[in-house]
Amino acid sequence: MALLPILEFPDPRLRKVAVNVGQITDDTRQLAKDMLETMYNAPGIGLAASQVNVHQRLVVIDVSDDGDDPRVLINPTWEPSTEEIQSYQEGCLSVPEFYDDVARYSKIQLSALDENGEIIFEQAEGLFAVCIQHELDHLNGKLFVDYLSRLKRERIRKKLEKKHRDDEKDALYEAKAKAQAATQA
Ligand code: GNR
Ligand code: NI
Repeated sequence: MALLPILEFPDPRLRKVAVNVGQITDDTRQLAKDMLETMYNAPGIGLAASQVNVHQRLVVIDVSDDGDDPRVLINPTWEPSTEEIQSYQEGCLSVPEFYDDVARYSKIQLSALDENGEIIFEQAEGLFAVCIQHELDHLNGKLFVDYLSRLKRERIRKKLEKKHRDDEKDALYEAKAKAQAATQA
């Protein structure tokens, strides 16, 4: 088991379009397990492989209240089952600490494979439908901030770029302090 680092906006790698998974192998299943562990640890209700810098069409989702319903979706696709649109306040592990309303289809038909290659074909609604559409966007290099105004997106970008610079400084300081402590030991 392993926690995987999550890419953050505006990292250009989040813009890559993921390719289909060919054969589902033990490596695929291991990636799914590591992604679920990373998602639960965050914590989040979904994670796309793109977010951990693996540009394959694989997502994990658990929208259950108790976090005991892990779902693995391989090569997923969806189509709307209604014209009805619902707005939901979305967040994203790749856009930490920012939340805003996004309008999406309220009911969709999901097609995918699970980690054993079994076909999944089901109707999704509510939070599950929101999450599937959000995760499938990731596989196509799209983020929820792309639905916001340019002004909001730019504000978020600037704040996250500052956070990344500050994190970098902190990491450098830590490393220097550690090296100095080692020479004095
Ligand atoms: O954890 C997450 N919560 C969430 C809330 C509302 C709409 C979508 C999501 S998905 C997000 C995890 C994530 O970034 N998945 O890509
Ligand atoms: Ni996301």
